[in-house]
Amino acid sequence: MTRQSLEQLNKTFGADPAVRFETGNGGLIRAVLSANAGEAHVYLHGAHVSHFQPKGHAPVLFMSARSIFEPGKPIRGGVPICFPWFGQSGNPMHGFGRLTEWTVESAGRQSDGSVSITLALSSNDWTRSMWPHEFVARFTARISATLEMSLEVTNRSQGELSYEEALHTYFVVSDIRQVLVHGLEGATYRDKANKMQPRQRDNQPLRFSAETDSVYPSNTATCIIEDPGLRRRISVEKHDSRTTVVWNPWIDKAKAMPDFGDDEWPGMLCIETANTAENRIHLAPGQSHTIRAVIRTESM
Ligand code: TA6
Repeated sequence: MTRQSLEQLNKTFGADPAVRFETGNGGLIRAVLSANAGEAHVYLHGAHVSHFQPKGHAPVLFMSARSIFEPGKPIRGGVPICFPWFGQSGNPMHGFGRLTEWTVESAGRQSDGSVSITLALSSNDWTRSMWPHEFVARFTARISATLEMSLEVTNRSQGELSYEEALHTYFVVSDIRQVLVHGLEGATYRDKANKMQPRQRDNQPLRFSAETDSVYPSNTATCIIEDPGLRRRISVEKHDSRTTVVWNPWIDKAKAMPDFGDDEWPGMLCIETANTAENRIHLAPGQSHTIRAVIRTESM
């Protein structure tokens, strides 16, 4: 795969100032998408949305001050793309999609004023060394006052393609101990922080008082983060995603992560749009599947 240079990218896609490529953290190339109603940054590394901010609002995505920005390493924050597996279903953790550079296929302003970018990752010798299948993955981020993300995977193999996926979105919150999450009332989940114990939520909004790592299978609900400290609600609407994961590392896990500040856990919350385990995707040869997340904010 030939790497795309900064000059080439700005020449090919930079006619409209709505899209500009620049050198970001760690010398990695990122796209700066500027719509009238909001802005975003997307690294070619991992096709990783690292920043999204609707005009007049605080940034929506959390980024650790300790994040590493290096080829082969995951970025700690924004929206890591977990593909073709989730967690320890394979090695490396959360798959290889977030560890390699994706190719920019298109970028520009749309007729509705939004600005979008599409990046692709095709199977190659490196991916085959971990996962012996032929595929093309395409990630599109569309920015307006809303952040819309979609991941389309096409089976280019002769046989069935079975994979897991997650848009592992890190949100900024004022203080996790003050935040409520609506939408998961009464839902069943597996408590990954306690040996995957099967549990069921009560009929109250979710509050946080300890490490939380919960996998909600066969759940298509829109989640709403209610943040009194930032006086805003963030809604996480999803399409063709049947798994939701909710994660805050809390004190001990925060200390155990070298690319995450010990004092950062109160200011973040992951609500992940996924298809994992029993919700994994199965594609016949030539078939495609697209998972989508739509992130909106509103003032309280
Ligand atoms: O989605 C939650 C989770 O699976 C947690 O168990 C934790 O491992 C988190 O992902 C982050 O994983 P990472 O490999 O990015 O450190």
